Amino acid sequence: MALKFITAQEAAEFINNGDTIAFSGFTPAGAAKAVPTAIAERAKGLHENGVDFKINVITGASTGPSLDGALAKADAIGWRTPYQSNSDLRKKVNAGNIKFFDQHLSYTSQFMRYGFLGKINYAVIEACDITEDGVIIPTTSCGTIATGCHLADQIIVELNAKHPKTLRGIHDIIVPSVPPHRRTIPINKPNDRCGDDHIKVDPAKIIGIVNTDLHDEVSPFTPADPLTSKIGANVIKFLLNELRVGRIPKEFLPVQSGVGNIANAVLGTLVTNKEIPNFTMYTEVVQNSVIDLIREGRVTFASACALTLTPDCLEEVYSDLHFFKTKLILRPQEISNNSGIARRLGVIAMNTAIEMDIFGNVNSTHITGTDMMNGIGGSGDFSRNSYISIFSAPSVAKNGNISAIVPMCSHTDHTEHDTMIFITENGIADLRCLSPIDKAKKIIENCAHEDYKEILWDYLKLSEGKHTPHTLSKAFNMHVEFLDSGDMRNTKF
Ligand code: 0RQ
Repeated sequence: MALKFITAQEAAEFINNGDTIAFSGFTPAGAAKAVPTAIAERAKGLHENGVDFKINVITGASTGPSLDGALAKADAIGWRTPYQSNSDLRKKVNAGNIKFFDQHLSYTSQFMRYGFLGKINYAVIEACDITEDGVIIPTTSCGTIATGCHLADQIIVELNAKHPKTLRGIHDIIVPSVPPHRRTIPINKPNDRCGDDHIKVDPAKIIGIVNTDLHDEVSPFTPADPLTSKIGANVIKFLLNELRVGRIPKEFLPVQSGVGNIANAVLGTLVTNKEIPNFTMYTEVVQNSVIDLIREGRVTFASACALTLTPDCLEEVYSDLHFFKTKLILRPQEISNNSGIARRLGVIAMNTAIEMDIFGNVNSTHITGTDMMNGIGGSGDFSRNSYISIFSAPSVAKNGNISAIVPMCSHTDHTEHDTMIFITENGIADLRCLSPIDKAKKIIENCAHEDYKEILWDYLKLSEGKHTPHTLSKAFNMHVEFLDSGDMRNTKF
C-alpha cells in the first residue's frame, strides 16, 4: 500500500469533538508535535465560531509545549492522563477546567487494552521510519504508543527527519496480552531483549504521514547546588554503608532515578563517588547526565522508556549511534516500569517527595492537598517494588516557609508500607522495620529542618499511647498555618 503524505492541518481535520487520541511521547522525548499543534489551531478556529471542540489526550508521560501546551492554551482538552508537567496545562488542571487523572505510568497501556479508557479513535505517533507494510519505528521514546497504535481505529504518523532511520534497533517493543493469556516478560538483566525493534500495524489504518523536522522540546535541568549536593552526599553515605554491611551486593544493583532537579543532582553525586561500583540502570528516563556516564563507563547499560536529551546532546548520541545502541534500550513504559521486573532485578529506586510525614507516608504530587504538581509518574511503580526505595527532598521549600516534613501528608502517594529511606540535606532516616513512633523519632531527628523540629516534637507529644499517635483535629495545622499566614513556622501545638 502506497504511503500517503498529508499536511498537519489536513491531519487535524480528521479529528472530531470528543475523540480520544493516543499520542506518542514520554516527557517531550518522541512526542508528536506538528499534529497536536494543528489540532489546537483548529480548535481555536472552531471555538471562535461557537463550535464545541475538545479531545481526550493519552500520552506516555508529560510532553512539551507543542502538545500539552498548545492544546491546553486552546482549551482543547477534555480529559488528560497519565502525567503532565507543562505550566499551561497544570494551570487549567488546577483551575478545574481540564479533567486530569494521575496514574502509575506502568498502568496506562494495560488500562487501554482492558478497555478502562474507552475507545481510542486515533493514534498519532512520531516515527523515524515507516514502511508500506505498516512497520513503524518510533523515535526517542516508547511510552504507550505501541498499544495506542494497536487499539486506535486510525493512525497518523509524524515522520520526523531530525531522527535517523538507523535508530531502528534501540527499541525493544513488547505488548503483553490481556489476562488470562498474559505471559511472563523474560527480562532478567537490564540489557535483556524480548520484543521487536518496531511497531507493526495494519497499513490500512494509517490515514496519513506528516513530514516534520522538529527537535524534542527538552529543556536543560538546573545544575546541582550546595543544597542538592548535600542531599546527594547523604544518598551516597547511605548506599556505601549498605554496601559495607553487605545489604547491597558488591557488584551493586540497577538504579532507577526519578525526574526533576533533585533526582538529577542525586544521580550526579552518585556517579562521581568512585567507591560506588560502575552500575546499570533500569529506569524510565535517560537524561543528559546518563549519556556522559555511559561514555565514562560509570553506567555500563541503561534500560529506559525515553531518551530525554537536549537537542545538542541527542546530536552527540546520533553521531555515535552504533556505540550507544550497545548501551541503551528503549522500552514501552509498562515494561520499563514493570513492577515484577523491578522486583526481580532488585532495583534501587531514588525518587523525590514534595512532602513526607513523620509516620513514613509520602506525597509526590499535590501542593497543600489540592493542587496538582506533575503526577505520580513512575515513582510508585518503582518505589513499591524496589530492593531499596529512597525518597529525598530538601527539608524546606519556599524560603523555609514550608516544611517538607509534616505530621500528616496533605495527600498520600506512597504509604508507610512502601517507603524505606527518607533523605534530606540534614540526614538519613532508615525506616525499615520500624514501628510508627520509632519512624517519627528518626524522621524528626535526622531529616527535619532545625526551624521545625520543636513544632514536630510538640505534635508528637499531643497523643501518646497509640500505635500511630495522630491527633486528627490538629494533623493539618501546619498546612492550615501556611494557608493563613504564609509560614508554617508560626504553627503552635
Ligand atoms: O517550586 O518550581 O516554583 O521553584 O516544587 O521542587 O525542589 O525543584 O524539586 O524539580 O526535583 O521536583 C516531587 C515535583 C520534585 C518531582 C517533584 C516546590 C518547589 C519548586 C519543584 P518552583 P524542586 P524537583 C519518574 C519519577 C513525581 C513523579 C516522579 C515529581 C517545585 O520529582 O514530579 O517521581 N515527582 N516521577 O519549591 C510547596 C512543598 C514543596 C513545594 C517542593 N512541600 N510545598 N511547594 N515544592 N516541595 C519519572 C517520570 O515519571 C517521568
